[in-house]
Amino acid sequence: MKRYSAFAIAREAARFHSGWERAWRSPEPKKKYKAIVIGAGGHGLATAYYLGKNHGIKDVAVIEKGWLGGGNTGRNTTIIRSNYLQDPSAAIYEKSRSLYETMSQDLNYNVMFSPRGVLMLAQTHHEVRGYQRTAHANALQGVKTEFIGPQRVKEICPIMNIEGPRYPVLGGLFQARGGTARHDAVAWGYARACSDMGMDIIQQCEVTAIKREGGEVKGISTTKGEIACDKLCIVVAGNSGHLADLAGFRLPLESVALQALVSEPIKPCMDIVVMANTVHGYMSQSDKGEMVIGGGTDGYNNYTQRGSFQHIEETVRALIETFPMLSRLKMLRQWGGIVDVTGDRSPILSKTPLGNCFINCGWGTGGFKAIPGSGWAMAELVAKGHSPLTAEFGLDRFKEGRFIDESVAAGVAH
Ligand code: FAD
Ligand code: PYC
Repeated sequence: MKRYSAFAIAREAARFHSGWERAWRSPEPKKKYKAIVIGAGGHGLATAYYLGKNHGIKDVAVIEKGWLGGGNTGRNTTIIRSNYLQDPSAAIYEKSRSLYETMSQDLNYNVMFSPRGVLMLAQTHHEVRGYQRTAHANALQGVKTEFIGPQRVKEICPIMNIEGPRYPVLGGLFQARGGTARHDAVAWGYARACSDMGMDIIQQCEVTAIKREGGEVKGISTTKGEIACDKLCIVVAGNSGHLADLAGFRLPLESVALQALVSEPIKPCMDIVVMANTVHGYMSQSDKGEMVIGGGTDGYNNYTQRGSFQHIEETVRALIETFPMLSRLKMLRQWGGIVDVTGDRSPILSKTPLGNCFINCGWGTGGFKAIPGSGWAMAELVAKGHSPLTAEFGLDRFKEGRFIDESVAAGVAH
C-alpha cells in the first residue's frame, strides 16, 4: 500500500490524480481462515486490525452483509468521550479515547479526530450531584474531567441560553479532550490497514448460518458460499440477537432504533459538543457547518434503520429551549440506526457458550467512541483467551448479577 502524505498529494495533483490505488481489495472468500469476524463496522474492523497488528494473526476475513461502515458506524453523531462512572467502563473508554488521539498517524489515514471538548449539561440538582460524583470518580480513574459552573458553561458555549424556561443550566461535566472524529473515515482507515495486512474484507456477503460440531464453531454459511474458520467473532451491533440465534445461544439485549438529523450549514457558531440529557438532545457542528443533532431511542423494538417521526419533533423542541437560535434553522436530513441495548447499558465482550466463538455487542447508543479500545481488547480476548479490558464485560455477569450500571453515563434516553 502506498503511504498517504503531503508528497503523495502533490505527486497526484501533478498527474491529475490518476495514480491513487484502491484503498482496499475486494477479493472472493477463501475456503478457510484462521479467524473470521462477522460485521465490517468499526468494531469488527478494529478487531481484525489489532488481531494482525498486536497478535500477528493476519489470516483473517471480515464478512459484511452490506457495505463496510454502512451500519451504525456510518450513522452516528460521532461523540467521543470517556467520562463514565464505573471503573471497567472508564478503563476501556479511556483506552479508546487515547487511541483516537493517534489513530490518524497509526492508520496513515486522516480520521479528523477533533478533541474540541464534550460538555454534559446539568439542568437539575440531581444531575449536578450525579456529575460531581462522576468527576470525582474520573479523577480517581485518571480520566481528566471537571465539573464547571453555569458562567463557565456560557463562556465556552456562548450560543446557549443558560436561563432556560423549564431547566436553567446549573453547570456541566466537561471533558476537554473529548470530541468527534469523522465516522466513515474510521471504518475506511481500519479497512485499508486490514487489507494492506493481507486480510480479506468481503462485502455484500450475508452470514446465513453458523456451522457447529461437538460444541465448537467450524465455519459459516454465507450468500457467497461456505467458509471454514478456527475462530469466529460476531460483531454485528443491532443484529446481534439474530446471529446469536444462528450460533445457538441467546443474548440479554434489545434492538431499537436511534436517530439523528442535521440542519442546513451555517457559519461556525459552536466549537464544542453539548449533550443536554434532561431536555434530551445532543448537538455539535460539523466541519461543513451543519448542526448535528441526536435524540433518544424509540420506545419499541425494531430493525427498520429509520426511527420514528415524533422523536425528531421532540428532540428539536427540547434543544430549542437551550439553543433558541436553532428555531430559525431548516433541518436537511434525518436517518436512523439499530442499536443493541443491554439492561445495564454496558457492552458485552465475551466468550460464548459455543467453543471458539466470541461476541462483541451491546454498545447500544454509545459505541462509536469505543471502536479502537474495543477492537484492541477484543483482539486480545480472541488471540489469548483473556484480556484485562474485557474481564468485567463477559456474558456471565448477567447470570451472576454483576451489572456495570452505566444508564446515566450512556447520556441517551432508552
Ligand atoms: P455497525 O457499525 O452497525 O456494524 C455491524 C455490521 O454488521 C453492519 O455493517 C451490518 O451490516 C453487519 N451485519 C449484520 N448482520 C450481518 C450478517 N448476518 N452477515 C454479515 N454482516 C452482518 N456512539 C458514540 O459513541 N457516540 C455517538 O455520538 C453516537 N451516536 C449515535 C447516533 C445514532 C443515530 C446511532 C444509530 C448510534 C450512535 N452511536 C454513538 C452508537 C454507535 O454508532 C454504535 O455503538 C457503533 O457504531 C457500533 O459499531 P459496530 O461496529 O458494533 O456496529
Ligand atoms: O454515547 O456519547 C454518547 C452518545 C452521544 C450521542 C449518542 N451517543
